Amino acid sequence: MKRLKIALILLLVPVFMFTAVAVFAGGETPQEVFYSLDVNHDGRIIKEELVIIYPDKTVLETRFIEFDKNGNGYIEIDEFVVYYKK
Ligand SMILES: [Ca+2]
Ligand SMILES: [Ca+2]
Repeated sequence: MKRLKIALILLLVPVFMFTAVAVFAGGETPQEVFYSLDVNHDGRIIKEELVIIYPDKTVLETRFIEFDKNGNGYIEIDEFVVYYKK
């Protein structure tokens, strides 16, 4: 159990740092947008979390496929950043 806690903390620290950097940098960084979309804060975006920016179901489906490069059904931060920079 203790190991699991440490692993969890190690995972969470970069997430907090990312968020802090985004906040201090000001403006809309891809990371900032990603974390504001990640409503349940699990570090990935599911289709339902994208509804906020793509209310149209057809657009949502298309965009989601474009984002989800490895096709695992989640948009990970690196997939999001890559897409956002285009
Ligand atoms: Ca999420
Ligand atoms: Ca993915």
